[in-house]
Amino acid sequence: MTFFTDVADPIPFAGAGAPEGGLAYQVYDPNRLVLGKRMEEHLRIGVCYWHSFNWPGSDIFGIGTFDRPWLEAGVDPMAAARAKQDAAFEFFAKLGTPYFSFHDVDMSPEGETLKQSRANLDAMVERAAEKMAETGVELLWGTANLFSHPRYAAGAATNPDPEVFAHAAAQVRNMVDATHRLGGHNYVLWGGREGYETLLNTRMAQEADQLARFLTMVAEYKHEIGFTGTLLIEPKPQEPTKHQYDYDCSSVHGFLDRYDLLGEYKVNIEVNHATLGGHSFHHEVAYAMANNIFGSIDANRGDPQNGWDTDQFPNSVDEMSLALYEIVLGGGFDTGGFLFDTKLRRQSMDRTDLFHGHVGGIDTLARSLLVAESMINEGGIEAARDARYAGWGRDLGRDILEGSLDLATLADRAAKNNIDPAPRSGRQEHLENVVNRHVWSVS
Ligand code: XUL
Ligand code: CO
Repeated sequence: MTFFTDVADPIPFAGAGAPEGGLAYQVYDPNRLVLGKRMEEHLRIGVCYWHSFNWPGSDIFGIGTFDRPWLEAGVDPMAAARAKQDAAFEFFAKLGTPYFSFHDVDMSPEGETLKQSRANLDAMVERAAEKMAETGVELLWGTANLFSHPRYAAGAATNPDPEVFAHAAAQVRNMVDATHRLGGHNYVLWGGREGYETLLNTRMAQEADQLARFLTMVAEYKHEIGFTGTLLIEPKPQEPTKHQYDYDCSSVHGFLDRYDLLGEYKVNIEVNHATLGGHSFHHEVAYAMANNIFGSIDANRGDPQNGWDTDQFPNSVDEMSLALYEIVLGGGFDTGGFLFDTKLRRQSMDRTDLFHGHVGGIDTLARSLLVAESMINEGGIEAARDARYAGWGRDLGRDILEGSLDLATLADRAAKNNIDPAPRSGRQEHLENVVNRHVWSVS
């Protein structure tokens, strides 16, 4: 069955000549070479199953508004899962992007027992394998939903009840197997309810030990079955919980270090989660790059006027260019990519709205990549950074970093040479103008 009947197959690249209001890429040209690599290989775009096909357009004040026949009441759950999968793969192929991602329950219904859930998942995964072979679409990452069912209300790995921990372990084992079976490039753990609502009923140290034990078991299992994808933790500061332990890249980094898990996990950074944490997206990417934990991106953004996860399509070239600059400069993605963990607005009820959201977001990323290329080729930002830290490459700076000076010797040397360093400009406005020059001039 075809679902997106109004859309040509696949969406073409039309450049600046793209028809007004029509569906065509204006900037995303998969084969265009950027710094010696194809645009498609730089961006590694993926579509998520969850928000695009499994969410009806509901919010806390109202029911679903979207035209998603497989979500209607009374449809046999496995028949619904098959219809949803057909529509999803039709969409991936028509959009022309290389990857997708899913949670276990997005693709297959939960059964009465864990055994039945596993059988449902296996059946849908085998069907997905056929569709992947037909379309050439690959799995960017798989993940387990450990936050929607009431049993997870008090967390999964951090739940006060070890039986909930064990149930979560069963779900994750099934989904790591499914991801491995489908040749997935990464496996994501988003700790949706691994946090607290009130400290009055919470033992933080106990919960941290539980979470670390869970993450260790997942890493051991990955090696046991020979899964070679990257394990990713997706930081988020809060929502649905008041406080989430994987608050931001730096908290995750510290946690991994504390429990000897560095090297086993990297981060999946979501734009909206970065801003909810009081950081810029640029900051989170730069932190992960600087500390060797950069893995993948969820490209959805928030709305500056409200403080929750609106999961909107990216449309700011300014914001994305800075992140892409750091990503490309740092060597680009390894197994990660740009996943659209995006939601349409509740009023976007036409089937084609899903295409408009993705096409616009992908063009935004493509244009940001061109801005990053232009900034890297010109080299102005790196030259300014080099000049700012140049002293650390000379005698005094080297001696300090090598560790050969103690505090008193350094102090004596400073006094003997009567040093009187002059403050220097950080040149922020100049650098902002440099960035804008690239944003405004690339084509
Ligand atoms: C929730 C979120 C999830 C994760 C996967 O805010 O971003 O979609 O990406 O569980
Ligand atoms: Co996400």
